[in-house]
Amino acid sequence: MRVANTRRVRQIVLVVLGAVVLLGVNVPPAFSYISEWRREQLINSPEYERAFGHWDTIDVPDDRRVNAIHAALLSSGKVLLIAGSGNKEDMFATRALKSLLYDPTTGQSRMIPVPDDMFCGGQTTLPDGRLLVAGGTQRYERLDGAVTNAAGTMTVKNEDPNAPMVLPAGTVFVSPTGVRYRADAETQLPPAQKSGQGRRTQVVASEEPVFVEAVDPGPGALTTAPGQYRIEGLAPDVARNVYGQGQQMTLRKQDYQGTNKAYTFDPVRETWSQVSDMAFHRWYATLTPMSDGRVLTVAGLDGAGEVLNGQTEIFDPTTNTFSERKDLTRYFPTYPAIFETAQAGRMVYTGANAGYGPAEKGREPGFWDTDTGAFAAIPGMRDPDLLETAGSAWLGPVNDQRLAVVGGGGVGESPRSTGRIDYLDLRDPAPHFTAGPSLPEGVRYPNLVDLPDDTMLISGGSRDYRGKGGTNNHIARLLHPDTGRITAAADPAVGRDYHTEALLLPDGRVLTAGSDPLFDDQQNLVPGTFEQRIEIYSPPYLFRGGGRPTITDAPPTLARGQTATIPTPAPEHIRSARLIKASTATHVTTTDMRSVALDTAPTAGGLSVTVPEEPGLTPPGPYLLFLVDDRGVPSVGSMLTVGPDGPRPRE
Ligand SMILES: [Cu+2]
Repeated sequence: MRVANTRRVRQIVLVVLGAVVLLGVNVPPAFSYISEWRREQLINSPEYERAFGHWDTIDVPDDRRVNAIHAALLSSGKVLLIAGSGNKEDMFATRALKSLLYDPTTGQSRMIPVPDDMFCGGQTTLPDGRLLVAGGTQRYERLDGAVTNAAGTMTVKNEDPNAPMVLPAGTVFVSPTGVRYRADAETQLPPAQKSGQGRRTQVVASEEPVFVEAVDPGPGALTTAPGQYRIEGLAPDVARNVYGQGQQMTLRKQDYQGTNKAYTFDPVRETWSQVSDMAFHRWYATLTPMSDGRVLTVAGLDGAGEVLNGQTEIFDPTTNTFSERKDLTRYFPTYPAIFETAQAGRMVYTGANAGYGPAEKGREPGFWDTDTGAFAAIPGMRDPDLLETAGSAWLGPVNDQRLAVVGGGGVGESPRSTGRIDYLDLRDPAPHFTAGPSLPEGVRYPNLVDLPDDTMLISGGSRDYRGKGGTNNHIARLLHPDTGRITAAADPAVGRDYHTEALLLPDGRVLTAGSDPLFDDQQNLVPGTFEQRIEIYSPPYLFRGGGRPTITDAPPTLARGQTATIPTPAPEHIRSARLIKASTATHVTTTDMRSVALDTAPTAGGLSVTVPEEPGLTPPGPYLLFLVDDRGVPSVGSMLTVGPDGPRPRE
């Protein structure tokens, strides 16, 4: 084998050198051709794949390529890649709003239009397997210098305690000096709140913010004077109660604005349905699944492009409604990484986040108690000022209650980044971050994926903001939670920076998609192209030979505390059983990814597995059941539903 290869290399060298002489080309390109050929041989060799795994670039037809901003593994085993407008303002303007449904088993795919611009919404999977997407883009940003019409946020008030008010998008507000400003979104005002009786009656007006923009361009609409604005077209008796209060109208940069719309995707019918509006408009919200099946909804930019100041709401999948939790007012930057801990109701914020918010506010990691609203900081994080665009995820089985925080960068368009990996052990009586093995290079936007053998794949990312200066890291590694060390994995061919994601597939491979570089060249001159290629990683465990463990049959549901027998041919060779939640990923926020260790014991004809009792370990929903053998090779995952309430033994 080796001799034959050497002979072939010699032949190639002679052919290439012949061409060099004949055509007079430079010698270095010829050698780079040879070294590339050698590299291809190496990375496709069985020895290499067994040690480092293998990446495959997937050929998606031209008409089915999307700007994958969001990714979700559905209970059907298919992957939904959501673009919405895909960070392309022309797509937003023409309502070319897309998602791609990709079947990793067959390679088939089909485009599904999305009913609203879900670009940069929040997402998670619900207990019944539906995907929830909340918020998205109401309006694109306007950068400094691109703003032609003065604009600002208006507070709209309703003083009528007997009537709600709906002002449609396009409503015109007129300033005290007669300048007209148009609202870009609908405003819904509940009735004013009335308390007391007779002379002691007090009315507190309801109010909502709305972004308004001068109808006419130019400096004539600039103002710094607060004032009351009348609404065009209202009857005089209505206009007495409903009006706007403006602060300043400027030509400053205008941030993206969020919608209050929310939708679910049915993985069986493969259709979108609208659910109730959120209480707030949100762009870059985090949705965290909770052990009771509801969804904690926090953070984002509001309908005026302002960072929300701690407004929290909860989605109930049984009624398909959001309700505000006025008692929960903790402020977070956008896309905060918040996970529910084993102690139901106690959240942990790793400090990782993506996008917006001042550097000095809400960046400290901590525990957040959603019963009391109390927040307790967690000390010890290295590079605490480099947590924007950091990745964080459960490390090993969630039963161990350990988290890893990987990489990250400075706030905003900062060139700074870190290779820090810090660990957090929640079972410690006084939890604090401890130093893990730092990566030799800085990494923003790392994709983290928990694998069935308990290792974590860390892939992609870039050293600078959105891959500036050609700084995409074409590197992947495996983090081993038992030793706390990292080992090399094969290099991905495709660079992934901003707007990128990775998901574990049912067959044990990992799908990566997206990447939204600011520029395509090292000099930062050529505007960036969205990366539309999908690349799939096959970890080393798929190259060990000798076959994979098999799940002959699996129950459609498993409840907390339930023991079930999983028929499998060689139960004595099964080392572990894991339930890995069908995850979603976007903007380094993978709050629903978790691997749950099951207690196991061989039985006649199979393996008995027991789901842990602690509700905080298993938010209900679709999970993949994997059996892993004594060589670390996983079965193909069996999709099943973990329900909130198990069949308890009757007393
Ligand atoms: Cu985004």
